[in-house]
Amino acid sequence: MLPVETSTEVLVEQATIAASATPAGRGAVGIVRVSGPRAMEVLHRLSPSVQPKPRVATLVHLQVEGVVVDEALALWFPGPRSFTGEDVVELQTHGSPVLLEVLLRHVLAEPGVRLAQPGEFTRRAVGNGRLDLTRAEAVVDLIDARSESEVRSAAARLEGALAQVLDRLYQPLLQVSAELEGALDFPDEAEGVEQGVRARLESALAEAVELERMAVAGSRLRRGGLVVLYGPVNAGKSTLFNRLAGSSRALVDDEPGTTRDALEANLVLGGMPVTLVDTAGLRADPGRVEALGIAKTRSLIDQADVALLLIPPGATDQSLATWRAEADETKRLEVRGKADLGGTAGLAVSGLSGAGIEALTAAIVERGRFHVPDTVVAHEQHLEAVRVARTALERAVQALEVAPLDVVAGEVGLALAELARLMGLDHSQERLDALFARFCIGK
Ligand SMILES: Nc1nc2c(ncn2[C@@H]2O[C@H](COP(=O)(O)OP(=O)(O)OP(=O)(O)O)[C@@H](O)[C@H]2O)c(=O)[nH]1
Ligand SMILES: [Mg+2]
Repeated sequence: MLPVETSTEVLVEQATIAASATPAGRGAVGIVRVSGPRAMEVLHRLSPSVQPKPRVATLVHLQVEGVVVDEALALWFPGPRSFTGEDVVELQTHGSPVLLEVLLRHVLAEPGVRLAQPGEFTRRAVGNGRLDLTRAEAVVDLIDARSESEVRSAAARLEGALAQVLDRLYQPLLQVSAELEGALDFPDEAEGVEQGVRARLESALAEAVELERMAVAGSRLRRGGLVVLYGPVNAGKSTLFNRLAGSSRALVDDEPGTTRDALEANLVLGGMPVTLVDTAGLRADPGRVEALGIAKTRSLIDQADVALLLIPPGATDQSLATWRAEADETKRLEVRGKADLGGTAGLAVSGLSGAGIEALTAAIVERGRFHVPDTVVAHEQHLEAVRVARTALERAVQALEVAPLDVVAGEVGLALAELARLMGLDHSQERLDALFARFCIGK
């Protein structure tokens, strides 16, 4: 576990907080969560005689104004061995929205108890050193996950995997930094320090480069992939789009120029969330609105991870060359369409019959590298910080040759600060606010 500094004056308040921890609406179970010094009073207000054992479910009859309103389970977690580090009571009731509202209103009538703000339970957990920031982030990511790979990435971070990966770079750098500072303080004994430091700085740099590679893959996982379907008018793009999307979303017609505006569908390919876009077909003399659509197609191809060129039967070499020129070779994937009409070689599909769809999907995953990255570094902000640390280390290695040691030490310090921020050793108000704003009430 990494050390976590807690800034008590900012994070810990004395108010007891309460909220419903289950989503609004009817459900099998509803949960009311209470945290703070008055948690037990709240429980006794609802169930006067109960004496719950710590961390064991106790059957209770919840009362409001002397009338039993539900039979529920009460869980009692005395602090500091609780999620928030404070006394916590959790009530598992039946999942009626009206019941939950009645209970919550009654709970909030207890002096010193107020409604929790979004993310406030987790914020207290962080404030009381029960959870570090990388793990708190992982909690929201887990809740927000859109694909199985995002679930796995978030869960690994919740288990502390991000902290471990970062620590592998952080600890050796901390030592290098200490040595450099020592050499600066006692220049007489600094003979040969460069040699020892160089090897370790270089291996730290290699580690940082690897980390950045993971971060690039990870941030792509969060952003998702972009596949743009393009080609000449009437190639069968919209038909193929509908087939891949699994529904008749796009209009299909034998009139060339049917699609004028881009249309999106969300898929999961290779475990990665991917946006598939159907576009206006390319042709030489488009109408005015169609021309706007074609301009949009081009800008989408620019942003795409995969530009899927659908080639109609009987295309000439000359027109083929024109269509190919629309997309960079590294992202272009060519597929022959209307395969049911026969006479096609290579990668071929029929949007109409569905033939060849599986091979096409596999080829898209391959071209876009939509493989589930094995990474715990999944945020845009992770990527940024890792990049800053990597460039600082590059400059540090260069500076060893040409600059005085204090320049090297400065760059190493910069890399360390960036990693510390990422590891959640930095509890700046800004970062906390940004994080907890993503939570919902009751978390
Ligand atoms: N035989 C056959 N016909 C197809 C296939 N896919 C599409 N078509 C037909 O080709 C015509 C054009 O299909 P669309 O899917 O609208 O083609 P598009 O590329 O989206 O055309 P635009 O939007 O005008 O650029 C329609 O009459 C479709 O029924 C296919 O796989 N096999
Ligand atoms: Mg179309």
